[in-house]
Amino acid sequence: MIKILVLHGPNLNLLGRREPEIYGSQTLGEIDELIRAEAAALEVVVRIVQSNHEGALVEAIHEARDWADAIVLNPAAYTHTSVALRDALTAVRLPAIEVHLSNIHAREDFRQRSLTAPACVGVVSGFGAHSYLAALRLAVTVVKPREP
Ligand code: CA2
Repeated sequence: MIKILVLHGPNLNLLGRREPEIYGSQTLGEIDELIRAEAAALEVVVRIVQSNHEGALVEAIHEARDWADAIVLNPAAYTHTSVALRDALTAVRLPAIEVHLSNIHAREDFRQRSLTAPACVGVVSGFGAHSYLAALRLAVTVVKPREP
């Protein structure tokens, strides 16, 4: 079975409580339920980790090297700042897909640059929780390529 690490970055644990106009009204727990349901439908194993700490996210990426086939991650604010996360993604050589709930290209200038995206296969941005679900499906496609 394909195994996928789903990583949520800082402040995503606050989802549903503030800024629903930008990030929607679903809580992270509700999004995780949708991710688990999609994983079950795709018959893949997911391990979901959220951390507000850059080092913990780096370590989760390192550990994925030993068990995961792919990574789906929303680095949240670290998207725009973290050389450490980018280097970790490059180092583990697992296919990674970056996810954003909001369309970062339609927002402030500082959000339009991702330091982590160049270490990923691609980015899904702007579809709310569906960004994660699409990224899961894409991760399966990347790990197990099939005819379109
Ligand atoms: O759109 C996304 O998924 C983001 O990664 C979300 C980050 C933001 O820094 C990125 O630029 C885009 C923010 C994560 C959660 O922030 C919250 C702020 C207030 C209330 C709830 C969540």
